[in-house]
Amino acid sequence: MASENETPKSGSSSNGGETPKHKIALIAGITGQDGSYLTEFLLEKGYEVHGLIRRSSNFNTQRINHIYIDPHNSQKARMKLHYADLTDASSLRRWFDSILPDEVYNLAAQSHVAVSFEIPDYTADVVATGALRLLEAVRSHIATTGRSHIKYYQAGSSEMFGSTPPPQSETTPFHPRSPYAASKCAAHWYTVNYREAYGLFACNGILFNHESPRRGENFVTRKITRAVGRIKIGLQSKLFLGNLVASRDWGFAGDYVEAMWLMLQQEKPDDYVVATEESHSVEEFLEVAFGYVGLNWRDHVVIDKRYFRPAEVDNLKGDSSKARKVLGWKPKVGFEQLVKMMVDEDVELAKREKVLVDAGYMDAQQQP
Ligand code: NDP
Ligand code: GDR
Repeated sequence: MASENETPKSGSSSNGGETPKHKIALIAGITGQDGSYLTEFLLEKGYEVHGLIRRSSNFNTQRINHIYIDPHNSQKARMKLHYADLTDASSLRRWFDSILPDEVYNLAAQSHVAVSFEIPDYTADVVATGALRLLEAVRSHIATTGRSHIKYYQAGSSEMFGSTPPPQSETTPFHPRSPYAASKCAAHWYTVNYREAYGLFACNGILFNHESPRRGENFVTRKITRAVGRIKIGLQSKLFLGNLVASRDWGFAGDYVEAMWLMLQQEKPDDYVVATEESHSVEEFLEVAFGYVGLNWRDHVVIDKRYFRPAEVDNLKGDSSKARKVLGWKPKVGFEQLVKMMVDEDVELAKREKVLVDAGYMDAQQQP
């Protein structure tokens, strides 16, 4: 898919100050798991969606290809893509001034906790300072144009709670355990500060882990379900993992993007924890995923020290009562349903890979 880099011509920005026909959303991180679900959600609600994508030597739009319409078909294209990067402040401000968004969702991040120990400096630049650059773009855009109704969403994380024991709510102290988590704490406080200092409508969503068949393949849930699919179909035999006793509050990403949107529909900006309020260990995830297709995980899983982290977050379990009360939000997909949904999709994916392997187009050993 090619990406568009020209100035958009539709929406409230271009109709000479008339009442906008539809809201305009700007999503940083549109190519990620959450970006793809949020885009679908907002298009369904009638929004025009603009996404910032970063330059990559390979196309990085696989998760949104199914909703992409060539911008030359401008009557139908309601999702538009623009090159930008959270490490490049000039690109952010430029797109604000031409897109004129009503809502801004900052989902962009180097989002892998273990990788953040390998590239801490870059992680801080994107996750912490990147959020600050985006907030500053909103603030300076409002100062110049007077468009003070803009609303900003910051993708905060349960990782910020780190070693503080569960249940974790909006009032639980942060104790981050990785460069990623510390950077998310900085982004959280930048967001609070811009709200207090400049009166920005800025919200922090403190979201607990959320997964889906679109989850990146090196996060533990998807790594497991990809392996289950490939083992079931005969393309793989072993799965190398790290710490199996860590517990997470795992929900479905499709449910969580609704909470992001709901935060921006309130009268006042605020911060909300979003969670299922159930916690399961990695081992429990293995039990359900392998058991669902009649396999025993103990026959396949090998512990590899490489996947242990310098500091671990042992136990996360959210208290999302505020979001449930104020936003009227609650998760629709439970733990077992989520695992089975991911396994079902990954068994189908493995079947397609098997066709390629049998035809000689793919190496059977080539693991994700
Ligand atoms: P993903 O890793 O799937 O997506 C991250 C997105 O950020 C991708 O679109 C990626 O682009 C983009 N990105 C990375 N670096 C930059 C950069 N320098 N400039 C611009 N864009 C960049 O994450 P998720 O969708 O899972 O998560 C969305 C957000 O929510 C993230 O901020 C994450 O930290 C946070 N979060 C996620 C949770 C979860 O369980 N999923 C829980 C709590 C918070 P590309 O496709 O090119 O890599
Ligand atoms: P997390 O997710 O660190 O919670 O961050 P991840 O799936 O990476 O790890 C969850 C737990 O599983 C353990 N684990 C392994 N993890 C990975 N990735 N690979 C392995 O082989 C493995 N073996 C065991 C980990 O040690 C950990 O305890 C996710 C990201 O989406 C963040 O961006 C987000 O902010 C948080 O969730 C909430």
